[in-house]
Amino acid sequence: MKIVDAKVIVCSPGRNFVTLKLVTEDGVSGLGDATLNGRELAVASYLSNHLVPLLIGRDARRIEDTWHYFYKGAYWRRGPVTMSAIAAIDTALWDIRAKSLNVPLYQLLGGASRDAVLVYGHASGADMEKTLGSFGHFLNLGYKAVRAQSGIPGLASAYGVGQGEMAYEPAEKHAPPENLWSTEHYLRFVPQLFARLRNEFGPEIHVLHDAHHRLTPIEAARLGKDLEPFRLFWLEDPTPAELQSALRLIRQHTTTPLAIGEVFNTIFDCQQLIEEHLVDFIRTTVVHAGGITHLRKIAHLAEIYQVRTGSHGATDLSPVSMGAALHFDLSVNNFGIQEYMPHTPETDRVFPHAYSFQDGLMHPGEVAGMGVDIDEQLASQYPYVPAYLPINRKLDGTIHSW
Ligand code: KDG
Ligand code: MG
Repeated sequence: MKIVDAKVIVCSPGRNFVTLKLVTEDGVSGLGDATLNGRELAVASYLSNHLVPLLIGRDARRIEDTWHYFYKGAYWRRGPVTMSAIAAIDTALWDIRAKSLNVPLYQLLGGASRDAVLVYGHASGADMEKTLGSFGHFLNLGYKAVRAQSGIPGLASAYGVGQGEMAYEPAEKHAPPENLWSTEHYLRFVPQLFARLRNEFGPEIHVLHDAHHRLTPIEAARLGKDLEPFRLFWLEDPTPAELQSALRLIRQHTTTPLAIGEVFNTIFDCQQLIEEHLVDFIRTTVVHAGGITHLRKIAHLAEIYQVRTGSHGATDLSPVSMGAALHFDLSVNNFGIQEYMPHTPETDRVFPHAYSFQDGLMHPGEVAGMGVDIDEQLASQYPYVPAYLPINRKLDGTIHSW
């Protein structure tokens, strides 16, 4: 089953996506997402110039071998560009294999471990009242878990606050937007927000929050402690991911569950946090952590330490990633939760898919393969537009983590 064609498709139906399409000599095709928000063309070039020429003629059934061929064969290992490119190949090969065997992908991953996948939505608003309103909207839509982000009094803009009712898209066309940040304002406000949420919506709904790498270890410890009465499902990315020892300090002070990993690329990024019990959820995702093959290894390592998965699922991961993630989520025993932000209607039209949402749960569907396609003709009508993620500055102008 030789690979005879490999195409890198860059399109921008509302935001930029990079998609790899592989075709075998039998005419079976498979898709992989290779989108790296704000650095899309680096992965597209890595694929087109370096990996695609080596793919032609390879046996599409040798998924594990191909993963190691590109990982070890590069000599320069790891990093988001390399790992997103390998992920796209790996995902496309799994898609092809499942299609050729005429089964939905999750059946090749050990079958379903659950009936459907718990997802969390994103409530946000420019202030407390609007965030409460948005939270209520998600409950009306049937969500059983909702992340809450809010504009902060005294700050003109804040991380995670969407422009529309359901949509949050941080990348801006042509130049990076600049946001203002004050940890003092933030730490004062967030516990008040969660007190109100619990007050108005009760103890049962799962609530989550993303601190987006913005705190020092002791600030994060204090936030975790302040949030304990509100029983969060998780507090995400409390400190910058590079400083893993920070998690030891946070852990000593709080029982608020911690989730980290959306910017991780390999099992080696996760190892210390998992083995030292420093996180409760590992948030690596199909596209940025080496595809389904590698994500399963991370999940299996995590399983030993009772760490659960919680794949990143923002809209800068294409529907191809979403489909792949849902097959993975359905199959692994230690699944925790899946992030879900619906894509824009134009993105959904470019990537027709079998996955669906009902009553706060998602299912990847029962069609053979991953269940996500690309309409190449339509994709070509949305050419790439340069876009950048924001820059964050403290009130005195100092650059801070975004
Ligand atoms: O590209 C960056 C976004 O995916 C990220 O900011 C979203 O933190 C995020 C999340 O939890 O979805
Ligand atoms: Mg996040």
